[in-house]
Amino acid sequence: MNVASLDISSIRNQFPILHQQVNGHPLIYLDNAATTQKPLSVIEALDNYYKFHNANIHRGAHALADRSTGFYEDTRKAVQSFINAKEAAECIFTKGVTESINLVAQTYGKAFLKPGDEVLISYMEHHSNIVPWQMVCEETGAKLKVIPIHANGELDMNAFHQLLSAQTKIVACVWASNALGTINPVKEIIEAAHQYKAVVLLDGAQAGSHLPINVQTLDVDFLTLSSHKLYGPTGVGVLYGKRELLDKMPPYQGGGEMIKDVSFEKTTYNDIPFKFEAGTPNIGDVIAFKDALDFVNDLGKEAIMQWETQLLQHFVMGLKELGSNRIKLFGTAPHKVAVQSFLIEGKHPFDTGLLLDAKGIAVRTGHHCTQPLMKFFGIEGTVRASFAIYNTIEEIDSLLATLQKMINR
Ligand code: 7TS
Repeated sequence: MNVASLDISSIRNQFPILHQQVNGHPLIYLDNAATTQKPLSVIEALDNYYKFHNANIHRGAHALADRSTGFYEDTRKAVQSFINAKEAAECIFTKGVTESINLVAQTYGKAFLKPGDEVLISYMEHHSNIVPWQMVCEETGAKLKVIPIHANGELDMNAFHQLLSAQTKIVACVWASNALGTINPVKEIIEAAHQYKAVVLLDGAQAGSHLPINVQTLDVDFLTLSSHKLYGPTGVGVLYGKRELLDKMPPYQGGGEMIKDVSFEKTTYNDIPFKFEAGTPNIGDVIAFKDALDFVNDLGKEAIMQWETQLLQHFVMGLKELGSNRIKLFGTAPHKVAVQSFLIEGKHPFDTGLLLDAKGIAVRTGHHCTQPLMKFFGIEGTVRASFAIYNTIEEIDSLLATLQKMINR
């Protein structure tokens, strides 16, 4: 599907939450980088699961258990195809990107990092791709190094190449920045890191709903996704890892499901993906996640990206017309997902957020869990508008008109 054939109003009709008044105004939801809204198909899948299918999976000898297990594994196959993994078993379900990154840090990191080794992250990481690495570096004696960025929010790739060395064991980098929108040159990062035999983890939290993903052509070692940023339920994430890495990693948590055999003397672990899925997982939400993937696939990433880019360009042009002395933009890289951070001269971002909320406009304000990035810009936080497939030019015009009034006041 291309952008011309998208019918945004019929897409909006699939999202019941959008059709409400907030503070006396029609809701304008522009906080999609925090979490997207969910289409009816996802809401109904969740509802149907609990009405008709609910049972624990991979263990029951009865019809409901079989059915639930089948649906759960169908989502795994859908994830495999969504990211073009070689095997479904390389796709592990977690709670979200945060848990996926912690899993890699605490298993791969703890098992294979030694004193003197280096973990390379970037200045624009979300805290969830900083703190887990700090923790494992403290535990193992490895060193955390940081790729700097340029003022427009692009990675300093010269610096990246210089930071790489035989000591670099892990490069953990965000694919698309949640605060700036920058799309990083991940293919170049992966190829360069592999020359030094470092493994690469991509934080795909923001890339998931916008960019086509092919883990095999990228040759990425680990990729993380969150369902709730991809039109799916909260509490579900994905960790993709290459089999040869996942096989040699120790388990993350011990418990049911992740074992082959347990005795008090010795436990043998299950094969992937089950080795990393201890306990009863978030079955219903995983099952409904498939409907979110179907929703994105039916529209097509290309059409989604084209529409969101039009929205972003319209917004940025409008902001520029409001005057660069009044509005400062953060994140002006040429390749971006539909996220724009900005500040109104002399106004605290939180106050801007409150005034917009009074008009029914939902944006995020604050540091966006990227405090080191905010420190780089010498600010506490920004106002961030982030767009999804159901947003419209009219909504952006309302936001711009409200900002105009705030500036004139
Ligand atoms: N990485 C990036 C790039 C993110 O944007 C987020 C969440 C995470 C990791 C963590 O994902 P989670 O699903 O485990 O929470 N980002 C945001 C945001 O921008 N506003 O709220 C959450």
